[in-house]
Amino acid sequence: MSTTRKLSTRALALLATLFLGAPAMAGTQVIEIRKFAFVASEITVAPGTTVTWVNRDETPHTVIGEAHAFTSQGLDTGDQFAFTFEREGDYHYVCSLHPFMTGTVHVRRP
Ligand SMILES: [Cu+2]
Repeated sequence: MSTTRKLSTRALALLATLFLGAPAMAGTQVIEIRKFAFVASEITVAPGTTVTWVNRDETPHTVIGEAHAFTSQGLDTGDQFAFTFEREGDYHYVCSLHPFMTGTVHVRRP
């Protein structure tokens, strides 16, 4: 009986995660820069998550947070920039070389 109860608790937890769309546990996330866009341009992560941007274009790009919450160097092809988001909030950023390139990282507790 107790085995059955354990399994159903696990199943409920899994369903809750699937249907509530809870953010992933703190860990790592990768955002690729492709064809003058951040992919994905909008993500939701848990506090403590390290986000890494990787430039897959032949053109240099940057990653500059609003109010300079984080700022990369110029990223050449294959270069990476990582930032760890400790606090909840909505972090908007742009490429300073191509201001039409925008993205947002939402930081939320799971
Ligand atoms: Cu750019």
